[in-house]
Amino acid sequence: MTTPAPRKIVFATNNRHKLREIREIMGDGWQVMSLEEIGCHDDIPETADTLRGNAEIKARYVKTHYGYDCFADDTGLLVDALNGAPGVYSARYAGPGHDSAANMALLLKNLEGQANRKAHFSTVICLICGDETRFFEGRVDGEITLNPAGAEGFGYDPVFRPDGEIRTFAEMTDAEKNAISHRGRATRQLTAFLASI
Ligand code: ITT
Repeated sequence: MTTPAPRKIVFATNNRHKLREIREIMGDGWQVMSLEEIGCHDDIPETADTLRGNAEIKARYVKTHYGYDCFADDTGLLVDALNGAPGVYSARYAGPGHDSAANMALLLKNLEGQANRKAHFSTVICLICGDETRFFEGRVDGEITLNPAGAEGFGYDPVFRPDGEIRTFAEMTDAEKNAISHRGRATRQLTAFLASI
């Protein structure tokens, strides 16, 4: 028996860390193509004020301009004591430029002296497959640490400790993070749906 060729799908992201995580979560049955691999070098504007809205903008942009079935992930870190900030603005919390160190420094500063450090990551994946548009969501609850710890992962991982863990996401391997993360949960629903159609 020969192993079937992996099915192809485009992941509309410019974030190489997300791409690495999603490839690992989806496994060998999928060939997850990056924007680079389909020749898309556009900076897709994320103009919605919800994760769902931005996920759909990114996926629809690729479907419309490049014709591929694809999915996109929009993720935010929502901190209770900051009324859900940085939320949908997580990438540019400290200003434009996607600088994770600056974003984390501002977050820790805004939480100085704050006893309630509860937070959660939320991921919304939008899939556009043929004429169908579907959404998948994943969430992980935890706390913002007092100081960054760990060098794995990306973004806010060094300051996020999931509930029930003594390590931050940045102190875990990709596999350990993916098993419990917002993205892992959303992506496993995506993969199950794709396998069913
Ligand atoms: P694309 O839009 O190209 O996918 P992005 O980095 O701009 O990539 P988002 O709009 O979803 O992604 O931005 C969310 C920000 O939140 C991102 O820049 C990271 O800093 C952070 N982030 C996203 N997922 C994360 C994760 O799993 N762990 C820690 N931080 C994360």
